[in-house]
Amino acid sequence: MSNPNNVSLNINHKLEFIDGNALTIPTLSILTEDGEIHTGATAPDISKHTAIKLYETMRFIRLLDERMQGAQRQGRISFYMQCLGEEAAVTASAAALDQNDMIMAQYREQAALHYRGFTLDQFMNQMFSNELDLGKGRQMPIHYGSKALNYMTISSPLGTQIPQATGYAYGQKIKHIDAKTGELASTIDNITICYFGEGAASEGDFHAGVNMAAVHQAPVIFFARNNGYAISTPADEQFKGDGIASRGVGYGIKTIRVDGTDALAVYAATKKAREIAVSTGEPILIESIAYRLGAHSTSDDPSGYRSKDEEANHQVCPIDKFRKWLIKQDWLNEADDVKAKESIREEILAALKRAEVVAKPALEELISDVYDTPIPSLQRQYEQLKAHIKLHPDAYPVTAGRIK
Ligand SMILES: Cc1ncc(C[n+]2csc(CCOP(=O)(O)OP(=O)(O)O)c2C)c(N)n1
Repeated sequence: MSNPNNVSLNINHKLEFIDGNALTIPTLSILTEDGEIHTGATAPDISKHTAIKLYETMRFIRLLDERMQGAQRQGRISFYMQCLGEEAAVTASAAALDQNDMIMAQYREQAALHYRGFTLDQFMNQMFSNELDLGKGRQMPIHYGSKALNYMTISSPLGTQIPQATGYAYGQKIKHIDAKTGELASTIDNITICYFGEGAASEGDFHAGVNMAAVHQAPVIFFARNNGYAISTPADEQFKGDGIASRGVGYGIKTIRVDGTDALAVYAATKKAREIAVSTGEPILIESIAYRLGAHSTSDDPSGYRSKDEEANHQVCPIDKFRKWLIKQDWLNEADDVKAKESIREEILAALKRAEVVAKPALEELISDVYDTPIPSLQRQYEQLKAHIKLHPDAYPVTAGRIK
């Protein structure tokens, strides 16, 4: 019998099937809910500066989410997605990276962008689609992007970022390959992290992207946020087997599962994953387990598909857990924390009011940026659109008066 590539022939003379659930991958947990280090666990080496920045980012995002959820309810913005319950997973993983590593996010990772330096006004300008928005108002709210911060613009179709991340990471690696030997000649400067939910992992793009990274050894960290739901579909109606992590092993890549409500566990795992990726070029899969405490989006009502009891059973606050640890370290003072929250709330409200009165982008922006000079067919469509708006000004109150 021949030995196909990469198969270990461990001959057996008994008829036996391997159980689909034979692999049970452990979950790394370092912090207790009281902010203590679990017996037998070791806290990662994290500086006070990083730990405080991580905490401040989570605190800011929680307050921003609360306010923008409210703004959508007031009809001031059309759509919002909060990351309630997943703040530590996203922020601590971003904190473990280099500022120049590429981030390919799904849409619930606003905390990673803020950790990088995306400002409150930048968030607001995007959500209000005004002329200061980096994307010129062409995307729906929360589809952020920032070239300066190495944050690829979000796209709505699920999973598309996964093969893109593999390709991008492979590009980051090939500069370091010796042309003669084909071997890695030096450590890689920067890598890619790719965030997605367990629902996106049900897309074909997940399998294409992860397999391609495994075979070509692309330095990408696949960060699967398993929050239990793809909108209303619970994880157990999406897949069998041991979560997303077992698939990493199936594709032959190093894999770890972490408690996504534990900032220290996520930080430790991502830091180590990055070290491996820069030195070897290998991809890594991290599965973070953190229940989605809020609704999928402002267009969703979870009471239609999950019980109050179920939600009550998952009430772990990742921010509280980390705050308790910081207070025990003597790195954070409770009274200052309360005061800071109040002033951040005020700043958020002021920024919201600033952004909502900024003018919308000019209509011409619709056809700029793709070509140096818009091609004739685009120009034609633009003229037709202008004529249409002039004919029906009442239907386009924001734009009609501004067309020349
Ligand atoms: C290709 C594609 N199919 C379906 C959708 C509709 N859709 C948007 S979000 C979502 C659920 C995604 O769940 P998950 O990846 O687990 O992320 P989560 O929202 O839970 O963070 C679905 C089905 C889409 N955007 N793209």
